[in-house]
Order: sequence, then C-alpha cells, then structure tokens
Amino acid sequence: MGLRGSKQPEVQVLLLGLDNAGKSTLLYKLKHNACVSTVPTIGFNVEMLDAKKNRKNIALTVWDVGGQGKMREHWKSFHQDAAAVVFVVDSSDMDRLEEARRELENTLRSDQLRGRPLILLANKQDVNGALTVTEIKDRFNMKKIGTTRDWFVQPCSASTGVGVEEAFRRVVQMVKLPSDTVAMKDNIKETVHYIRSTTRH
Ligand SMILES: Nc1nc2c(ncn2[C@@H]2O[C@H](COP(=O)(O)OP(=O)(O)OP(=O)(O)O)[C@@H](O)[C@H]2O)c(=O)[nH]1
Ligand SMILES: [Mg+2]
Repeated sequence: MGLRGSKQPEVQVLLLGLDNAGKSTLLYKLKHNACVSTVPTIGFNVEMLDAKKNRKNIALTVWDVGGQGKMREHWKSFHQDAAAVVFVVDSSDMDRLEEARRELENTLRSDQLRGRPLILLANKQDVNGALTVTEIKDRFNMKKIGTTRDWFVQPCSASTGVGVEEAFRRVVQMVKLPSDTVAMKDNIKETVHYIRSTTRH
C-alpha cells in the first residue's frame, strides 16, 4: 500500500547527479510547473507525482538527493527501493563531465540497482555551447551501460521546461510496477511448473 493509503501502485524514482546539475529545479518544475529558485540540497527533497501507466493511475515518489561531495556517500541509502534512476547532468559544464560520469558508474555498480532502468538527463540545453545528446552519450559511454539495463538519454532544460515532460513520460514508460515484478515471478513459476510437468514422462 502506498503512502496515501490507497491501492494505487507506487514506484520510487531516484534523482541523482552532481551538485548544481539541476535536480531540484527539475523536481519543482515537474511538481508545480514553476521555475523555483533553489539552494544546494542538504539531505533530500521528496515529492509525489501522479502519472498514468497502462491506463492505471500510479504514483511516482521522486527522491532528489543532494549532490555535493559529502552528500554522495548517502546516495546508497536510497538505492534499495528505487525502481529507476534518473541521473541529471549539467551539459554545459565540460569541466565536471568526467566527475559526473565516474559518479554514475559508481552508482550503477550497486547490486540493489541491478537491472533498473536509467534515464540520463542532458540538462541545461538552453545554455549556449551545451553538449548535445550525441556528445553526452559518447562521453558517458552509454553503449557499455546499455548492455545491463534499459537506458535513454533525454535532452532538457529544467529552467525553461523544454524536454521535461518528455523526460517524465520516459521514466513512466521505462519503470516497472511492483505488480509487473510479481507477475513476472508468477510467470517464471508457471513456466518452471509447466516445463517440469511436460518433461516428466
Ligand atoms: N540555465 C539553466 N540553469 C539551470 C537549469 N537547471 C538548473 N539550473 C540552475 O542551476 C543551479 C543549480 O540547480 P539545482 O536544481 O539547485 O541543482 P541540484 O542538482 O539540485 O544541486 P544540489 O542540490 O547541490 O545537488 C540553479 O542556479 C538553477 O537555476 C537549466 O536547465 N538551465
Ligand atoms: Mg538540489
């Protein structure tokens, strides 16, 4: 049962990325459709967003965790229940792309995040000279990451809102509902049962 006490399926989404990437700006753009002025996040922000998946209403609980150096050691405390990772990158900050790539790589090593979809947001596309999606894909070596999970790179600007709805829709599309996981397990059980019963003779 979700936090709201309803039977509405609820999934947890983890919003990560370096400090200044634009995570909180994105969260509030999604929640209030407003460009809220932010301060660096110490700890985390959390918001619930409503969405529709397979014609069902679902609730997305989005955890926006501070990205400053000393905050990053807490990221792993949020891994366990995350159904998807949204990693926000400041596409205009060339000097910190390698640092961002390393943090993403570390995050994806987590067993608790194995197989979880990754949505990489190439944020700050409104800034002149920001790297394009193709360049970001290249720098982050997405082909390698893509062998173990579903992934997608979405260009956006959390400030202007361009690409933000698309990013959200992509997350909803890629995330697996808890009921899908149960259904998958049931399917596997049924398949095993079927194979056993048909190979017994
Ligand atoms: N030009 C531009 N600026 C942005 C964009 N998104 C965020 N910013 C700015 O970048 C700065 C940092 O944004 P935040 O949303 O606070 O960054 P954060 O990722 O939450 O940072 P931490 O909380 O420290 O981890 C703010 O000044 C935002 O206004 C964007 O798409 N374009
Ligand atoms: Mg923040």
